[in-house]
Amino acid sequence: MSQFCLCTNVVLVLCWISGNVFSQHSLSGFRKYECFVHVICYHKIVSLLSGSTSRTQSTTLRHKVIHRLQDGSIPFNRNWTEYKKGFGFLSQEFWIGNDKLSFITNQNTYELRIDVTSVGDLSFFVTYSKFRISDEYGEYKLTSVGEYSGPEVCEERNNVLQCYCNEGYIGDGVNCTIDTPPSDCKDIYDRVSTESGVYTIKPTIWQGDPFDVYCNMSDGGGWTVFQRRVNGSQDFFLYWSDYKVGFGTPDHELWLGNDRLHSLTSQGNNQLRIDFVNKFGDPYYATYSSFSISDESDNYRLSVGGYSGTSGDRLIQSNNGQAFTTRDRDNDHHSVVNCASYYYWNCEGFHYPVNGAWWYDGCGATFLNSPYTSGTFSWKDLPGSYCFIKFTEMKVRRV
Ligand SMILES: [Ca+2]
Repeated sequence: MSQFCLCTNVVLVLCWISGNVFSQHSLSGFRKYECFVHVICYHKIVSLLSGSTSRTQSTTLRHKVIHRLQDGSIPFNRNWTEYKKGFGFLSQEFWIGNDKLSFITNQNTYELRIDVTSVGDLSFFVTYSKFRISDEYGEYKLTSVGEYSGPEVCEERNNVLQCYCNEGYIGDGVNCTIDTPPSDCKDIYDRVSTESGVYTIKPTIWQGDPFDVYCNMSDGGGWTVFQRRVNGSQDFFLYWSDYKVGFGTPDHELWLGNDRLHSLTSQGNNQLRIDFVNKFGDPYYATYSSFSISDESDNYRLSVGGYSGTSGDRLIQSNNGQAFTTRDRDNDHHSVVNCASYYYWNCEGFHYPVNGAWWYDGCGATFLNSPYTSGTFSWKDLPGSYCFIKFTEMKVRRV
């Protein structure tokens, strides 16, 4: 563990004490310890954390990234003014800026968290309980760091002195890696939190980075939301590649992405729940006892069964077993048109564009990705009025 103790100390030195001269030279010097693929520095408001908040949850909800260095794409060998103002791109490598950092850290008591992934893909983080820097007149001096906490603790337990992995880590006390991220919202519900909100997950077969989802913890909890329509602010008339990777934001309008949805539904048996609010503001729902979609090589084909609920079923009747169709990829069975880019009659008899990707057979009667205000955003059997739906939320739960 000594190697990593050394590494984390070096990271801290580089980040803060020598932050203003953080250069390629010091980076290459650091690489010899084989601890550096990316470093992320965080801060969070300690006063918002409850005693029972786990590391995983707090990472998801409480931290703000203030610095990231992962691939050397942004030069860090910069002058005082650039470090004062900040530089880089928030989605890539960046330094948030010393003025902002000074302002933020002098508002309250903050914790600093540093995440490190080694070249061997070993991940860990360390925290310092009271992180504060002064303003420019004080030359952004690191005035406080507080107590150190890392992946391991070496102490005497049951008369044996040895190192143990801290909470949130697994390992033998010498090599401690971050415990496996939750695989879905069911996993979050079972071992992290029973509160609805945005969490980071990594389905077991998912090869990419962990990603954020909204977990709806109502109706028994554990629902991973993959579609939501609220007010039409998100354009859903998008292409195969958009539906493949997903778009929108987890806590507002979104399509989570077909690759992610496939990975989620490949972890076991799943239920599907769809909540609706019709044009009069009345809530309805549909649940399905089985739900999955295949991978891209099979065009994300839908398998769904076992309806119950108040909205009426159209998914089994109209879409079960069908491939996914987008405006630029016609996999439906209508011989003339592409159902995802087509005109249809809404409940008021007007001819409106459907324009929504879905698991169409012959265009059918479910259009939950259609334009929000067109009236073709509809579910054929929905009580009251089947079109001009105000709200939908589609979510999956492993059972
Ligand atoms: Ca067609």
